[in-house]
Amino acid sequence: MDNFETIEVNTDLLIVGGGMAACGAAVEASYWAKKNGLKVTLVDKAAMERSGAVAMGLSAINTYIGIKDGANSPEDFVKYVRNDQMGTVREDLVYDIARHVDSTVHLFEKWGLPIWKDEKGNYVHEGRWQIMINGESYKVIVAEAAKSALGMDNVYERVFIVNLLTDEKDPNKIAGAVGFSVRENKFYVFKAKAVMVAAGGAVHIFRPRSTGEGFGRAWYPPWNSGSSYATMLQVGAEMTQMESRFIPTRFKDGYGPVGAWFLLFKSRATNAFGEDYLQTQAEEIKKWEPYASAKPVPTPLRNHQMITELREGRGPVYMRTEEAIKKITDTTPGTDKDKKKRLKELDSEAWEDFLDMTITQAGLWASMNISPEEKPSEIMPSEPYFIGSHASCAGAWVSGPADIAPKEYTWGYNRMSTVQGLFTAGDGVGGNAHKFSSGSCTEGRIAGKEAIRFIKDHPEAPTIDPKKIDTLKEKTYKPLKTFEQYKTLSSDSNINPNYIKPKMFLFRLNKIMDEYVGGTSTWYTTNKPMLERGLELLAMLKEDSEKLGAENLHELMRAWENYHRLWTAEVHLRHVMFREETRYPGYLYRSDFPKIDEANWKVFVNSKWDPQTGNWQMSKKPVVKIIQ
Ligand code: SFD
Ligand code: AMP
Repeated sequence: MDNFETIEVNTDLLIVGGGMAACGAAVEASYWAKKNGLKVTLVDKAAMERSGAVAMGLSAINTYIGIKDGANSPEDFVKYVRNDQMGTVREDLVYDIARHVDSTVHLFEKWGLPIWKDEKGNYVHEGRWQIMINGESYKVIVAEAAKSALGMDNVYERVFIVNLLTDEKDPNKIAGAVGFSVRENKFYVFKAKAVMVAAGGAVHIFRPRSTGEGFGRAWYPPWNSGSSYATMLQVGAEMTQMESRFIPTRFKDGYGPVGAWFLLFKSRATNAFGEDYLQTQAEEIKKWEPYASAKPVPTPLRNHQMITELREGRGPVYMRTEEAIKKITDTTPGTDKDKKKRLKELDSEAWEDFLDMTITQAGLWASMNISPEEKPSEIMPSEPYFIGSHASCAGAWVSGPADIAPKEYTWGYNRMSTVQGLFTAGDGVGGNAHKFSSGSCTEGRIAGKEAIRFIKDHPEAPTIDPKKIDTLKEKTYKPLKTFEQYKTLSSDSNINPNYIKPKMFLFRLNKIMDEYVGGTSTWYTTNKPMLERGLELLAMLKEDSEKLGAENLHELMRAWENYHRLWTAEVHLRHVMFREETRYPGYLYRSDFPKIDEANWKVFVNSKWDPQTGNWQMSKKPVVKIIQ
């Protein structure tokens, strides 16, 4: 332990994470902090310019309401999201994003993000809520704004947060966080009056479709490993909708997005016989009324149509890129020259869609000799992910905006969890889908401002037991010690009777989740006995987590990432077990409860782990309809 220097940082607000939500929080909180003489500090496990889900950039901003242009209202957006998520969203939170998100998009543009414009100067829409951007440098632009608001002395990059800290005098009040540098021998203790956790969602909980040479290729960023969920759970924060995993339909193997093809290019997707599966499976989704009649059809139900088609043996399913491009070119007014020019534009738009946000897919097209104007491309439902910002709802149970949230959803500060002074945003907030990049940044701004208000009302300094810090430091570096102690007992450092390497641990976790908790190998299907067996196996993996071994600081990060994944896996399993219905077909099937049950399960499922007793508590919370 002497090799690892302890560095103590005292601050008022600590922001954990440097992604879209954290950057929004940094900009907004710094503004209000300056007015009140307070300090804001941000800690990211990576370098902010390229950290989080937007690392590679994006080609569209998926949440823009267009209130000023009269295009849509916040109420319209709530109705859309409510239907898409099969009735179960926190309407107060969704409404709050909708009324503020446009201003965040305007800030992005002010900071330098190029947004596509038509000849009249209006934003070019991909779909009703989505606008097109030249977004390769999206994250660089947003991170720059966050860094200049914070000041570089208040930014800690490449520091992985392992645990949150609670107050010695009040175990339900936040007091800071501890973490370690992934590059230097430095252990960090951040003491804070409020903490905002925005460490993204969770990838690689389930065995991915990518194996062998493709392993590590995933849709969502592989470096988001469930830290938001695990760290908040471990200090007793209540979670909601952790059964809500997201199964994105993506271009096969490269995970390229489909939105631009379905919405902007109006492409069809057809089965092996050239039939549109939305038509062949039109009857099938009627079992999930009233949601099946919604327009657009909810994302889980669209997935269900494709999954049913594949299960019934009519795969592969193809995105008909060549057909869509031909149709647009043929209907372009003007001469042959005009049509040719349009074809060229479409070709570059199609490639840019991938190059702006999923470069691997462009690489795959090139290596497979695919020209989208000539050949269709396979699409596929991928493995499950955990996020609170796309078409899914996993995250913490937070207090809502006082002016619109019903009493069941309010306890003081907007976006504060059930732990005093612990805020979250973006993928960390549950029950609030379809925020995407712009909504996550907006939610960060809301949470950041409210956290400063909390600090003003609760100015007392946190008290932390120094013995607790020593224990956490010991625990943080234990995998390095375990490896050193036993490394000579085997000739292959990956295999040893006394420790488990992070990669092996990950494989075991992935296998358990895939086989028992509804991964791709069972077409997302599970039942009570399977879940019970899965829980037994997870308990054994938890025992073995004590024996994680790490060869260097990089592997130490991998060890802690996987520990956070394990907690995310367990809370997910418990939620799936508790919800005795199939509410989100296309995401998850309970074979023992294959139908939707509006009478008993149109509710939120919440969970809480008690740090004092180690017991889990599951509960139902009401879904309150606010927008008629
Ligand atoms: O096509 C720790 N997203 C899209 N949003 C859009 O608006 N348009 C799109 O086109 C989108 N698409 C898309 C998207 C994401 C990805 C990966 C692809 C395509 C391929 C979604 C958004 O990106 C997403 O909603 C937001 O980024 C969510 O924001 P946030 O802040 O909740 O998460 P983050 O940005 O991933 O940041 C997480 C941060 O936490 C850090 N971190 N730091 C310290 N300690 C730890 N233990 C930590 N663990 C994690 C990370 O480094 C990062 O800084 S499309 O598919 O729809
Ligand atoms: P994706 O590329 O799948 O992440 O989608 C980008 C955006 O388009 C998200 O807002 C999706 O909800 C939306 N979207 C994608 N496909 C469809 C579709 N077939 N119908 C309606 N909305 C879609």
